[in-house]
Amino acid sequence: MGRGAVSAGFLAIAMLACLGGAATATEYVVGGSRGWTAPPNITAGYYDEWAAGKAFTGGDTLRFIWNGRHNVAVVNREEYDSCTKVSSVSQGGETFNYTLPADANGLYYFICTVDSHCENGQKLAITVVSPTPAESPNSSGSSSSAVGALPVLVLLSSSIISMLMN
Ligand SMILES: *[C@@H]1O[C@H](CO)[C@@H](O)[C@H](O)[C@H]1NC(C)=O
Ligand SMILES: *[C@@H]1O[C@H](CO)[C@@H](O)[C@H](O)[C@H]1NC(C)=O
Ligand SMILES: *[C@@H]1O[C@H](CO)[C@@H](O)[C@H](O)[C@H]1NC(C)=O
Ligand SMILES: [Cu+2]
Repeated sequence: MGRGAVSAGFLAIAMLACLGGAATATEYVVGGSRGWTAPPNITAGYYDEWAAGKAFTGGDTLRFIWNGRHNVAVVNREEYDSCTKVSSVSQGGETFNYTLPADANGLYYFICTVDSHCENGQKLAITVVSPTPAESPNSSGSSSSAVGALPVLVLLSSSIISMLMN
């Protein structure tokens, strides 16, 4: 009986800890184990498949990793569609990290501008959805979730301690 109540208390704390970490950023390696590459290592449409079903949100990082001659250019819709050779943002090396702005919403486009790689499928379009701040910035508790969870944790911990003492 007592042990059941104690584990229920720990469960509640674990759940609260999870809620508190809901806003953690995710790091994605673009293309998974294939990385950022062109045919024959991938087929056209590979990066659409890779992106499908992933919930990209502001603050997430896209890690581009490649072998050999590739680069990363952040482009707009038109440049993505026509594989325009704009200047790349990667500074040499075979890796580039792009962190989405915290408030990112909508489509983000990335291409490789080397040779015909983009035309052959080395292009990525992702849809980013960032949660709109629910509470008005002026409401009394600005970081309400973190601040609000604390008294609950203290309350739970003290009740567990009193249970252990009995
Ligand atoms: C394909 O992958 C191999 C091994 O990682 C790499 O050496 C080669 O440069 C890649 N080819 C292209 C077109 O990216
Ligand atoms: C990208 O981020 C990883 C860690 O997440 C880091 O190890 C790597 O050095 C970064 N690459 C660049 C080019 O900043
Ligand atoms: C609250 O909102 C007002 C106007 O809407 C703004 O001037 C003020 O700086 C805000 N205060 C805080 C703490 O955000
Ligand atoms: Cu390339």
